[in-house]
Amino acid sequence: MSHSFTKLSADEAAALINDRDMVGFSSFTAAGAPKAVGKAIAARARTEHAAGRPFKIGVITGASTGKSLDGELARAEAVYFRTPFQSDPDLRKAINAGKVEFVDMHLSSVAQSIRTGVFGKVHWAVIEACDLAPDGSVTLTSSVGVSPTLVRSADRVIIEINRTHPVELRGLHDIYEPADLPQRQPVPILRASDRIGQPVLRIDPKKIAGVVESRLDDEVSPFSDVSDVTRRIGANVAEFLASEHRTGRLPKEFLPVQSGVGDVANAVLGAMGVHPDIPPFEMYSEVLQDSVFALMRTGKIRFGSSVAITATKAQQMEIYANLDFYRPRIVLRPQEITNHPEVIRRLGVISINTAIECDVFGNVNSTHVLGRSLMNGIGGSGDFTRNAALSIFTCPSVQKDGKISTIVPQVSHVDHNEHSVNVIVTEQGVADLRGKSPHERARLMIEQCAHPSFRDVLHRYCEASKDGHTPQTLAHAFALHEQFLLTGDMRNAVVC
Ligand code: 0RQ
Repeated sequence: MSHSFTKLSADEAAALINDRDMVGFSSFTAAGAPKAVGKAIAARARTEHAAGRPFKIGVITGASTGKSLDGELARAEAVYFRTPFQSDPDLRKAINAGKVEFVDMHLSSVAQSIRTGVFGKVHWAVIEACDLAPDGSVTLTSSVGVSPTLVRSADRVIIEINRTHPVELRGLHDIYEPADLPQRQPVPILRASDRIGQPVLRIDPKKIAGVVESRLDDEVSPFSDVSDVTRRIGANVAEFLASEHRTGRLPKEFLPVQSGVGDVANAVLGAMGVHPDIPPFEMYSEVLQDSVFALMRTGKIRFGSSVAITATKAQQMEIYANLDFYRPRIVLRPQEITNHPEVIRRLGVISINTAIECDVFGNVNSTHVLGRSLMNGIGGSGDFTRNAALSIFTCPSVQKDGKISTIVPQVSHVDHNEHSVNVIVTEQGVADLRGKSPHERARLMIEQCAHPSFRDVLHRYCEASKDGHTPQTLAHAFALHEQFLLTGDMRNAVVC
């Protein structure tokens, strides 16, 4: 059956969406997010509010989006519910002010939650694509996210065809959705480069309400220059992995690597890329950022499996101009598969993520400053950390001009607990916590990772409670945080 689809302007598409509708958007980071329809929904919300009418939607995405979606919608006060991850300053402000209900969840679990109705009915899926065939199959753009599940679960679908992405992207994606429970089968990925699904996403053509044309770039921010601190963190991670390889704790072929997004991740991959004792390796990750493509060209990264190509405009143009080179080296999968515990455990992924703070026992906070204010969300860090063969967290030892120690007696919010976290790395050094008791961990963390200006106070904290399996003193566990709240500086905290 062949269909000709209704052409809509972005404003006409936005007019189809009603107050309190639940809307799922394609995206994973700013890659592959619909931009024209996002802006138009925000404009609609402003018009409705000016006329005294309520207009807010629920928003489900793959992960974060760009400024045209989360930013515009937040500034227009157009969101009442948001899941599973965000990184937009205006949306963060609205969430922390209690104006948006935000559910912070593992990215691998989003599809299952949609399918089982955890978020209620999904009224709309808005999907960015570079090609749409008459039978309703689309070629996605720079990310897959939860789009396969969104288009199957949503009542209606709007397609935003973005002409900045060439139709030759067909073949990069590998669309696969596990069967519903209890019929589920093993996910048959045995190597990072295995393909198990379809190059296109099939959508029931009857569901497609219309097609919007756009020509707007992915809104990926450029990286800051590598600082001295991030360079030292990167070098410490690379040297640690090289020594694991030299001693035979990592196999000679190495293991697939997952790396987060941001400046530290960029510095870590950069350092791994030039380390002579780290052999060429593969990525089994959720994001491929600029540094990955540079290392593909040198041959240091052999293959990249990911949900998204989160590339700056210049890098994206380089990829699109050299698709014959990149096509056999990249696969883009749904996040349910990239972050699947079964596959991560089978492949033996090395996970490398960033912490907001770590405690001396190895618990990690990735999401909440002072236990209260959401930064971005757990994202995929929990999926990878819990199931990795080797889980690593990185962070600078201090923040805010040395007033905040990121190594504390007790984290103010727990995302990754001591049972899942193997290694912590700061610019000071590396604490390999594997096989260590809580007393041993605390000594290592203080000596290897804490900034020298906080070592005494942390030692005093641990010495105050010599008995017990874990040297914890509940009355003082948050003394550093409380001192910061009182004076804006953790350095004069009194722990016992
Ligand atoms: O504040 O913005 O005012 O300068 O937090 O910190 O050091 O710039 O680090 O941008 O890499 O973010 C954990 C948030 C780190 C991120 C986190 C302040 C600091 C700064 C940012 P400013 P940095 P990054 C892959 C896996 C969870 C999701 C994840 C993240 C700002 O990596 O969201 O891993 N991770 N996903 O000053 C007070 C502290 C602080 C602090 C940092 N202890 N107290 N402020 N800051 N530590 C990706 C996906 O899943 C898509």
